[in-house]
Amino acid sequence: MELGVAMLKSRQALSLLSTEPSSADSDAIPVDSKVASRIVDLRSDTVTKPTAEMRAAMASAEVDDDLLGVDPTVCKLQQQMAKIFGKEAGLFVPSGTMGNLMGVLVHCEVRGSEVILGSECHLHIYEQGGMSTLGGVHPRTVLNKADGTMDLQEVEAAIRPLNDDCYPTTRLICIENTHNRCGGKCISVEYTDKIGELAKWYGLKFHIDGARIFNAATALGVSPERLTRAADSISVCLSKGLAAPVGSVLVGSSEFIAKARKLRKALGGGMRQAGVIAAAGLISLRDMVGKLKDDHHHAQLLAEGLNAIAGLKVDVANVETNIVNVEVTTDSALGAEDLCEAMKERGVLSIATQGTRIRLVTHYHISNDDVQYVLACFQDTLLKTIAVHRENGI
Ligand code: TLP
Repeated sequence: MELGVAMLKSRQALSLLSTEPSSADSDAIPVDSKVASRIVDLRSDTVTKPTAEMRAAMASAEVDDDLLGVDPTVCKLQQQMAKIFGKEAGLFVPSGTMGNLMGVLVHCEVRGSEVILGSECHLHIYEQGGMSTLGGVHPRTVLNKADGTMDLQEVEAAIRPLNDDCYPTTRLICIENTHNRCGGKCISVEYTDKIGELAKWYGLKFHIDGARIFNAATALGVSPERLTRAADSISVCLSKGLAAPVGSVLVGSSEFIAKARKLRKALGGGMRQAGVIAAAGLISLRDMVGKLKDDHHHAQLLAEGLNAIAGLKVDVANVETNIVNVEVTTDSALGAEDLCEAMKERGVLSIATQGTRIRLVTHYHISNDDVQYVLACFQDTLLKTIAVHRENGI
């Protein structure tokens, strides 16, 4: 099942249960229940709810009309984000999808431009092909390796020769860091710099989908500025592990952001008293960035525990941030989708993707105890299913 459909189905299940994610700290871990008394929501870090501090900041946010460029809270957020990434300016946008779309469309103003991007990247797979639908931009994919990178020689080979009437004109290279479908893998400074050098050499622009760039910077132990120095633009999400309810910030040069601001209006992304939501983003930067390492630790525990369960396989060494991709092997008593459904009955929400895979994402609502509960549930569910199969001679 694909992620969007899975999220919707899980939401329906969730509405039958409690609405608050659990961070209970009980010693005993009850796992044998048809009606879940506890919810551990690992579908995504997008499910995070605003913290009490965010809600307070939102309630008291100083606001004005951001389409006139005078909302003080939005201006503060944009400036802070630009400073963190060492870029000249920032622009608050409603979503990561819009941030990426604007990154592409501003760099590829001319119809018939082409973008080189990874075959597994979010921009290509989950953003409705917005670049071509809305901007007349053609995507040229290069195979993503398991670590989320593209082979540099293949990237270079994908750059179209100039002065040939047959080809679109390559104008942009995009990468994603961390790489979602590659299990939250971090893209290194060295690789990012190399893509930057390549782009510069060929006169191309370089955009980073940095939906989880703070996770990458945390795991790599490098500043966001250094990690993204080679890029012309970065779209940074506040609404993933940073727990803000809404929003992303696109950063780049002043000239780039001026064009993006104009385009944002055309896309319907101009928001008036947006300081109400930008206020939560400021708390994300103040309070939540430092907590991401805990999410990574929990993902590591989850990965190790799941990998020890017969029928499940996790490439533990490759779990670097907050995403855990679990392969459900042929030894498992249940396939990925059925296992996900069975776990839902116990209040453990996850998403089955790509046939044999389950994706689990940790975030600040997930405690150590939740991880233990989830492991116990997986173990118990699979063992009980085997017993039932045996009873029925399956
Ligand atoms: N990713 C979501 C789903 O859309 C798959 C998730 O649950 O992981 N870039 C990356 C790398 C993303 O993972 C996402 C969201 C986006 C962009 C889009 O962000 P939004 O949802 O704010 O448009």
